[in-house]
Amino acid sequence: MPRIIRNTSTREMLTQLARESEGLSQRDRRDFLRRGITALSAAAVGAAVPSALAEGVDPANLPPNEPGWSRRLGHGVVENPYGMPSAFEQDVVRRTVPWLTAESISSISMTPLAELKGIITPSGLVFERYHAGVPVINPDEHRLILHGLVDRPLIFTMDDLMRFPSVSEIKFLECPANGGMEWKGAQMEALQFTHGMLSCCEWTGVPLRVLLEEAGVKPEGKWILAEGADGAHMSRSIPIEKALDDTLVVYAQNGERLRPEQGYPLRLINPGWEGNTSIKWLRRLEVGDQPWYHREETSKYTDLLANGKARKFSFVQETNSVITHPCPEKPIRQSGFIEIEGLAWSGRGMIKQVDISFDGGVSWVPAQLKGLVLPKALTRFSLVTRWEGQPWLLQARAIDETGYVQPTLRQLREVRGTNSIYHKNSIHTWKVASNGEVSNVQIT
Ligand SMILES: Nc1nc2c(c(=O)[nH]1)N[C@H]1C(S)=C(S)[C@@H](COP(=O)(O)O)O[C@H]1N2
Ligand SMILES: [Mo]
Repeated sequence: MPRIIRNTSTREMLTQLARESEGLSQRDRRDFLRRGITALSAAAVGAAVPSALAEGVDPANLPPNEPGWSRRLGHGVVENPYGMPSAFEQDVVRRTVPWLTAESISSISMTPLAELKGIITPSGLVFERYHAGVPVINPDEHRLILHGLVDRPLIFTMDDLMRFPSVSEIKFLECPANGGMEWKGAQMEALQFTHGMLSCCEWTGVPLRVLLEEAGVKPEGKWILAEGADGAHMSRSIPIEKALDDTLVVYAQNGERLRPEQGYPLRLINPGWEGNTSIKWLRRLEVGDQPWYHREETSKYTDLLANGKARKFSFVQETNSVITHPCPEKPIRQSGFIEIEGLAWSGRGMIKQVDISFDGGVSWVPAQLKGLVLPKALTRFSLVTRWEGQPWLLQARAIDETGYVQPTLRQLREVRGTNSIYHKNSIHTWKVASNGEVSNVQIT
């Protein structure tokens, strides 16, 4: 295992890497390149490996033989009325950090980003965050109340809401605590734990603007309190400008009704904003003349600065990016061609450019954006190159359409200190050792 180096300067780290790679004899390196790395990624995060994989491969199933499954009949239709992933994919699951919270009902699980392709997060893998567990809600008994500073207070059934013309939009959702365990130093040895409080789904519902027009917002109506029907009554204040701009009241996710974990039967989506403003199990919207910050709002989110003051209303999830291949769960197993891939996102709009550095930010090369490039959605980037066992300090740096450049860790710490839990969007570093293993390091 490569040594984990924390808070070292770029030059020191590059020197150290060079020394480590000289330490590997030519023969070791040749052996490694021929063999590849046998450790399975799941081992890195302590998961069980399906026995068929762990026990190796049966040569009877390999060419020129006809594999066993081609000589038998498989199961027929509707054996699984609702389809599930292959049993061989059982390690691709959400995971938690056990020491993070005392209770699972007020905890967070994380998306296995290293395993995902494209930009859509499958519904069963979307990270979950609850303050009082998942309520079981009969949609026939669910109501959305819209009241306060409006001309006509309204109560909607689910059928009422689904009669409105619908919109479907692909948007990322990120908890502002994403990366929060890394403010003071690198400690999580998995992409799932450094960046996994992040997802991107196609959401279907009604723009909140349409419902507000139905109710008629009074001129003094400036803020909206959104409240959930869970035991936490989770609530957040949202400025009317956002509500009239792109806030969605959604009942579907990736083509089907919301999952219970994501707020079934109804939730808010505030594109590009702190995940906590996207209230799940949405039951009440109250229009008022000021934020409920000191009144009903149950969750108060602030970012503690070095001088003891705190930022509040830091709603926007700033431009961020991370390399998802290679990463600690996906070490490099073979020399030669390699596709460096990752995800970039910005709460302000579209990703315009992503650059890659192999030397800890000394020099940069542009990556390709691939597939759909959409505002406030995950954007996949790629760079095809070669790896012949040379050590790398791999970084990605995203720039969005407003010109915002993702900051270095040093720049972010200079402005925000290290006391905060939230909004850590700095450039992330993976150290790739000569044996292809990848570890989480910080450069200051
Ligand atoms: N009603 C309610 N809404 C909620 C929460 C909650 O606990 N209760 N958690 C919030 C937080 S902190 C986040 S980050 C997002 C997470 O959404 P997800 O669980 O669908 O990923 O939901 C938000 N909405
Ligand atoms: Mo969150």
